[in-house]
Amino acid sequence: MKNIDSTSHLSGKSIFIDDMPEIQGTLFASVVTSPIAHGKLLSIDFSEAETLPGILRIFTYRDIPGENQIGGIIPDEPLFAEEELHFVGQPVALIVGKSDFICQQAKQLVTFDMDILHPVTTATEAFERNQFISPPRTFKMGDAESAWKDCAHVFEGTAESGGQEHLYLETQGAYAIPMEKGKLKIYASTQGPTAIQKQTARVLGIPMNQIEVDVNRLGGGFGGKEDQATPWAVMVALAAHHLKKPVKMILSRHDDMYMTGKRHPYTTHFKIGLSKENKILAYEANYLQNAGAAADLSPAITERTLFHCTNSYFIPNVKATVHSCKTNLPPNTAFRGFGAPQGMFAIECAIHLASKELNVSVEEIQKINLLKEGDVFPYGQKAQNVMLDNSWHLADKQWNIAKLQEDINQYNAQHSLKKKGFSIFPITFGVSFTNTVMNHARALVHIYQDGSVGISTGAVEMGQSVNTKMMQVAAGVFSIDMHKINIESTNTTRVANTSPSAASSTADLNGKAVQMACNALLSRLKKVAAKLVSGNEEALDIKNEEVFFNKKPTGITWKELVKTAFLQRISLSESSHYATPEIHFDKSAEKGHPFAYHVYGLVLTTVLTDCLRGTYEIEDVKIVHDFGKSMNQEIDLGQVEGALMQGIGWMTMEEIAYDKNGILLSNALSTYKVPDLYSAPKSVEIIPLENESDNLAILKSKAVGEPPFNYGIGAYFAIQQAIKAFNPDYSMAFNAPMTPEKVLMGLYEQT
Ligand code: LUZ
Ligand code: MOS
Repeated sequence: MKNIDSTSHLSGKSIFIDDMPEIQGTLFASVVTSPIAHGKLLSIDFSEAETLPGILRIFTYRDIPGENQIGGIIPDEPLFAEEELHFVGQPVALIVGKSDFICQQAKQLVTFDMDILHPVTTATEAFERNQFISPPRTFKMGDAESAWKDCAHVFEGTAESGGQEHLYLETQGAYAIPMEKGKLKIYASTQGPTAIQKQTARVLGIPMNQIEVDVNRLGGGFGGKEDQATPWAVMVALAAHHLKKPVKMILSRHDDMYMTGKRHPYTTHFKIGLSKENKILAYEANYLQNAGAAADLSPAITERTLFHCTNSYFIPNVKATVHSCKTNLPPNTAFRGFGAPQGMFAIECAIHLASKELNVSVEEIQKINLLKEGDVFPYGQKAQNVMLDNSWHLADKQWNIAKLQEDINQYNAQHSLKKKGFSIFPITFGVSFTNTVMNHARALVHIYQDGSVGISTGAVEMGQSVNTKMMQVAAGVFSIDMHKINIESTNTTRVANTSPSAASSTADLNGKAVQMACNALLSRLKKVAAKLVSGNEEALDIKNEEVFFNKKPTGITWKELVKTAFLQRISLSESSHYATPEIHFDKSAEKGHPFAYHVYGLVLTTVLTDCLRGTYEIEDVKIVHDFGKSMNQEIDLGQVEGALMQGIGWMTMEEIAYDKNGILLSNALSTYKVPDLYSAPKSVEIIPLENESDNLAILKSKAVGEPPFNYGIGAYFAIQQAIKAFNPDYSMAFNAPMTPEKVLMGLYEQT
């Protein structure tokens, strides 16, 4: 089944916030932001801006009736700056006027009086100055400190990985409409409708039941709208609350890029120890996370880094510590993978360093250290249904890894100015919110008297096709045609207290809730049918919209059955709640069983480097991926392909650059390069590793949003191998993204 939105997307009929018909009298808004990364705000002069015709009002923190605070995990983020400025792009005021254009004009007329202070832009400097968002955390297993002396080889190094712009096609935006008695309705492009409801209530000082947040769909989120869709929605809500008029704001691409946080850059110092047989005996990592100026989701992201510090390897002695460093950049935030890719990149750098120093192939080290069934992760969970050896065997059987490498060596022997590089990279990704309490969801299912069905959940459709999956679940339980089902908008009045659509868990959590509600309704309908045929409900089935008794058709249709139930005054609505069983985590011990299950896989990447120019092509990507038992192969393959491309972008060409003063240099698509058609791999093959082992995945179809992002990491190491093939002196510094400039430097580096 294809994505139910394909036709409306392709024909331009899908409705995003900016496509909604505007209510008469709608006002527009624009955010005034800090021009400096760090300083004291002495005064602002709005006099010229205020008097521009068409400008109605300028709001600052003084207009906030409740709390000037939107921090979700730590209360360290004011909606509008008061006396201190912490990053370029920090909201200071909201200009409201009759058009978007006039608000943008007014913004130019605002002047600031400020004392400029020293801005800190790197995690390392923040670390040296003891500037932290939250206390450090450490995951430990075995005893790394005493294990070093048992190691035949110990290597130390540093891995740097950069930030990443989310670049959702639809920029941030929201539309707030005042309702009667001070209530508000907010349409927003958010992964977290409840976050907006909660923070608006906090800022306005009113109860959550006065605010209804509605989300139809997003033009992409990728984590960038898990927490950072909130400020814009709260701002328009504040304006609508005061002015009693609808207020709408859609950020321009440029504003969106410089005001919002991105993937966290990491600087990781690592130490790896191996036995004579290349068994990894000990691993230590010290991650410096560049969190930006406020916590946002950083504490949760540090946690996921630790959970993935050993990726797909079993290491008996581990000590991993993460420091969330406070800098004068926009607060960095959730981005597909949520800290895991940074952790997985660092351990792989350690393995590549060991391989280089020992002159042993990377594959040899990888292979004998792969996680096995029953191995314990550093956080105490036992690895179950591990698919790493199988992935490797399947890849080898399918593609003959030795032959691939041989072909590359041969190519390299025959070509002096073009070199190929190859890498293998295994992935292991834990599925569930690491914060156990967030792993629950609700569904509200109505069967209408005509037999049609309406479903509401907490799931936000952001292009990942979760609505299609919800429809499949319901259609499967009821055995009715998909066209009889409508997936409603995500709305806090219909489904309350939702977790954000995030952590690759949306289909699992909400799908299970839909399944429960539909099953409850089905058994109610079967009781009605049992009376109609004067038989036992156990012998009843509904198949293709018809009632079967003892496997024989009864001629009673779905529609008739529903109608009969209604006339018997049976409820045709059900609300259900699903909470992931089995999971738990003890933060004081840093041990537990945080994940419902893991997703495994393996990627083989071949690149071709032009050794005169430093440019490269991703020639070929071959993936074995653990889908569980995919409920929708088309959609899941799309997720793997998209995630791979996004991962390759992060690792190779997407380079976020701030200057020393904390000003974003890569602030437009002319200076921030994302993968296009030409940077896509020439060939991508994906083989499903089908298995039915995970009962906690919806219909045994494993989460697919984030895990395959990590396949992009393979491209980094393949390029490094190509450089090495050209230049034996290449020092192999680990510093992503591997831009063509860095490739060129590496090709001609001398020791
Ligand atoms: N968001 C979140 C996430 O709040 N908690 C998580 O564990 C998570 N993991 C991945 C992506 N988003
Ligand atoms: Mo996320 S990184 O919002 O799943």
